[in-house]
Amino acid sequence: MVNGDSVKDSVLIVDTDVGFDDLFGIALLISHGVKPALITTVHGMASTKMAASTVRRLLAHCGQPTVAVVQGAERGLDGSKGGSIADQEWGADYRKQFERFMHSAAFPREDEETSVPSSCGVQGAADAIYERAKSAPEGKCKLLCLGPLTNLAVALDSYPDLPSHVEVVVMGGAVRAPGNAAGNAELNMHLDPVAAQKVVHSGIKLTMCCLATANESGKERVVEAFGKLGSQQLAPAGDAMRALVQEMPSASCYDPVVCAGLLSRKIWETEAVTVCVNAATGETTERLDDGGARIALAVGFSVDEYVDVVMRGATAGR
Ligand SMILES: [Ca+2]
Repeated sequence: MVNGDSVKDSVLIVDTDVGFDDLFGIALLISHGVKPALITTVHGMASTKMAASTVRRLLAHCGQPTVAVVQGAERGLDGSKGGSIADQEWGADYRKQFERFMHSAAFPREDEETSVPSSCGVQGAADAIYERAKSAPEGKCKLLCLGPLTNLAVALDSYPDLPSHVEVVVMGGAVRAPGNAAGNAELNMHLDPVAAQKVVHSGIKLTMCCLATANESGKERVVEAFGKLGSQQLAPAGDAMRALVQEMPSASCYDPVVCAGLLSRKIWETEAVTVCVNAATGETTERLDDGGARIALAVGFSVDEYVDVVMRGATAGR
């Protein structure tokens, strides 16, 4: 079982499409003393141009400028779909707000000190994921996927032994819950359905934290808790979380719920289920027979525990 399972002793790789919630989730991990061993970026929420640079700025702000960041896939495996939020009704506004926020003084500008070498492209990310996973102690590597699954799908194609080196936790899918993209799919799965199908059906050990669990039920509580803190001084990771949630209240939803589940086993539990992913739409369907992929599905969501984990991180080290 992955949730709350000694992530501090693990080699953690984060694959992210760098939205507000991705950044909040990464800051939350850092606020609890969890430093990713590698961060790879993928198409989705932010423009490719901004994604890796934005992550490096957040890491620099949080005092972790040496975390390796590799810029990965620019589009989904089915390139014709575009693979970004640009084709969603709300996508253009979200990107504008994100770019405006990042152009503000929220985080330090990237400079030579915060820059780290990165290779570009999906194969570079796939290679980096494999190399890091392979060099980790046995059973100790976790890959946290917070965006479309393109980088991981290419890594699995390139390195058939990858499943023996890593277990995967995915924010994505809509099992036992309505989707939030076309075809009742969840957005990350929808933005690269071919990759989603490949990964989920690959046999890799996978925990899916889908929209039934990673949702907005904690949003108001988190906003209220940060409101109570006012402008009091916080450590850098807590300061980043506050800035993100003040700009976009839903930054505390989706990806951070999955991150929090790595920090506390009381946030969500897992249940073994069989699912199928539609390679055309990304829709995830639970199966009651054996005709699908066996995965661990995150179930339940303790909002009380979630808010507690977020605020303990936010106020740590003041
Ligand atoms: Ca994300």
